[in-house]
Amino acid sequence: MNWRMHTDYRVYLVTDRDLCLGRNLEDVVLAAVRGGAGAVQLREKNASSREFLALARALVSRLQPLGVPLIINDRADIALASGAAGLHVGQSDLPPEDARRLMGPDAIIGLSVETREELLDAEKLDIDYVGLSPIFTTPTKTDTHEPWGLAGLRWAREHSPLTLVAIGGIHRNNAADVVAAGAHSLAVVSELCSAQNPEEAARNLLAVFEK
Ligand code: TZP
Ligand code: MG
Repeated sequence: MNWRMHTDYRVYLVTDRDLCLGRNLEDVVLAAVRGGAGAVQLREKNASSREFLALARALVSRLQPLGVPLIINDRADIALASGAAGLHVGQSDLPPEDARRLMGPDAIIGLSVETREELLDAEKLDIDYVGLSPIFTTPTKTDTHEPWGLAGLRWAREHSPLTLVAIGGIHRNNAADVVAAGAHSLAVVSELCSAQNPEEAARNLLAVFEK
């Protein structure tokens, strides 16, 4: 499977099992995928390496047959050991060039960018998308740079040819503005993980692209 060619990033679920309202993470992820989430990033900052790997393996076996890639946050070792489709790195993580070398030519590699300079620098890299982080301030991640805002996102779309994944504070009520400002993808944690009905919540986000 060449994930790099076939991934639908429009609704991109980023996990946090602690925000799943006590529900099983796998169940929440599968519901979101039924609703149209086309990419899933496993991001579990409170998991041990063993737990992280077990979660990754379980999700790979459920998602990859559905044609939905599992992308691992930060940990190339977990991505490789679980057979995940890709790796997402931040500016202080494994450099994208090394991520590519380790993961191979067919893997999805994503990179978080927090500044205009980081966005422009990302153009020369062999990556699949940039995560513009954060678009809005969010209680889910507080150690962030100054938000891009809608104006920053518009600037990014005008100045970069890269696939733009918008993340941070995106919810049903502002999703249309984020897409109108140029995002190719809505990446969300709480909007899906903490939704009463993650399937419907994913469907509502996807609908924003179809208007
Ligand atoms: N990176 C930048 S903001 C963020 C991450 C992982 C958290 C986004 O969470 P939410 O709940 O969608 O605002
Ligand atoms: Mg990181």
